[in-house]
Amino acid sequence: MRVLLINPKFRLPIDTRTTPHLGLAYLGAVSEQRGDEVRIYDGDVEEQPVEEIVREFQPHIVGITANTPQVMAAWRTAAAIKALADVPVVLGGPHVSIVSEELDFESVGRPEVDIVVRGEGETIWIELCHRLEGFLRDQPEFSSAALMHPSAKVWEGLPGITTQTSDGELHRHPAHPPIADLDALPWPAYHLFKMERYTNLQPTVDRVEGARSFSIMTSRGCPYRCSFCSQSIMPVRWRARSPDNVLAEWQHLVEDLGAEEIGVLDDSANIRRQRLHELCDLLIEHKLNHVPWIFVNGIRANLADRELLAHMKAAGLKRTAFGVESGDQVILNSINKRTDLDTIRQAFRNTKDVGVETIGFFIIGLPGESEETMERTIRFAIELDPLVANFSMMTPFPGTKVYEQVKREGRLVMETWEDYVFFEGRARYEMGDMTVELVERKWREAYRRFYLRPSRIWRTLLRKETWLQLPRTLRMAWRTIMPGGGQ
Ligand code: B12
Ligand code: SF4
Repeated sequence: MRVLLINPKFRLPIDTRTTPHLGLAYLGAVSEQRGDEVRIYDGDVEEQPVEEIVREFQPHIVGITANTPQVMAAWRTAAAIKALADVPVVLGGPHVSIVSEELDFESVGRPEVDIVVRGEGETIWIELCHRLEGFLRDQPEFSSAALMHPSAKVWEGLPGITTQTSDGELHRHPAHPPIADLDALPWPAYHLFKMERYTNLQPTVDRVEGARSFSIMTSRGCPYRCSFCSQSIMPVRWRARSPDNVLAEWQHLVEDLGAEEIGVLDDSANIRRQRLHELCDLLIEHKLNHVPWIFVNGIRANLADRELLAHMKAAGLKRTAFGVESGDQVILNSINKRTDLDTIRQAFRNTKDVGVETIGFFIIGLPGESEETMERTIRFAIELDPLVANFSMMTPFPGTKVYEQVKREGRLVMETWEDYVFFEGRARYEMGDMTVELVERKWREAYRRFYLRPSRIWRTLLRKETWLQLPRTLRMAWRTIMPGGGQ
């Protein structure tokens, strides 16, 4: 079958770097394993309109991915495709996987979407394609209406999907169990992407454009339940790949694809420390430690001991992020972060001592915050002094505990799903004394006070990267530090 997978174009108002979509890279890989001819259309880097690709490629099935701010772009893309061809359109990704808000029904209830896949996609996608292929075999003429007719019973008993049958009924099938053995998955199909068009996610090498940067995921899910985080409500539990299996892919990235840096995308890679120690031994033993790697999303501070950090440094770790979130212990407890300020301090100390660079993620405007607690966060960021400090304004993503709380006790100031982005310079809700004005002011102040300290300015000026990426650095500074620059 001809399979078209799409990452719909959704431009954030800030410069984000681009990287191939790992979810689609996995779906492409399992489809190819099935024998399908696969094309990936990544709106982030594609110049040709998607309609042209559909006309030219004539797919038998289209799969579109969407996170929350992307979902409306996904619907627009689906509608444009349906206007051209009667082809089944399947929507997957984080947004439609959050069942608590019936977001699967919202999408599948639209005429341009036939099926929603919830949660991890690989197994469901394969079964779905298999059934579609079976259906197509008996049909000289394809029609979505016939495929989705209740009497066709094509989707009966397939877990993990939500459908709308052509009689207008919505059907949410039971959840699909998480993939038990991640080692059984093929490697992401990077050859389906126009690799030369991507930048790198977290530059460690001098070139941003055209650097051969690849992502890897060594574990999926997260066992923690932070109240603001979408990952805490996804229908996946934490599972890890074996060190040998990760090594094999790592070797492939470096030796076959020429990776110059590797971004580890795990949500919480250090849940089982022994696994990382074993992986580090393997990376050193196989002489892969000359290629720098980064924990892009953060590791748990409470599980980052000095011995592990030193071992990872020896294995090539260049930089790691930590989700610090707040400098106020009461707020940290209220978001269920399950760590304390001293543990975070120690983790930063250990990381710097072993020579690994740090990134700190901080949130301004968590529920229950006051000017005083936000102030503590800013001071804590300055005290920890990571190489990169990222301040985001709290954006309550659907289904999270914070979202429920804001709906109950506050006021969301977002109008459409496209507003669910952070780093945009706009506060997203008000609650009690915490006004939009206060949160935006403290957010801007956080950037100004963190980055405009004399010692910090020197450090920034001395970094080669500042000069290599001067236009981007200036744009980012303007948008975050100048009043009104984010709008
Ligand atoms: C890397 C990453 C990014 C990269 C994206 C790079 C890229 N091209 O992929 C960057 C830094 C740009 C980014 C930006 C944002 N991100 Co982000 N990101 C991630 C992260 C950490 C990893 C994504 C990943 O590779 N996952 C691994 C793959 C295998 O999983 P997957 O993509 O979900 O795909 C699987 C399933 O979802 C499903 N599936 C997905 N699509 C489809 C499609 C079909 C047809 C089917 C059948 C199945 C299917 O099957 C896949 C395989 O199992 C996730 C957290 C996470 N653990 O997933 C957050 C995450 C996806 N991001 C999130 C958010 C909020 C954002 C931003 C909105 C943040 C912001 N700045 O405001 C922006 C949006 C940018 C945009 N234009 O869309 C949230 C999404 C929450 C939500 N409700 O949608 C997540 C879950 C983080 C979190 N804990 O809250 N992000
Ligand atoms: S913030 Fe980090 S630790 Fe907390 S649930 Fe999300 S991924 Fe897990």
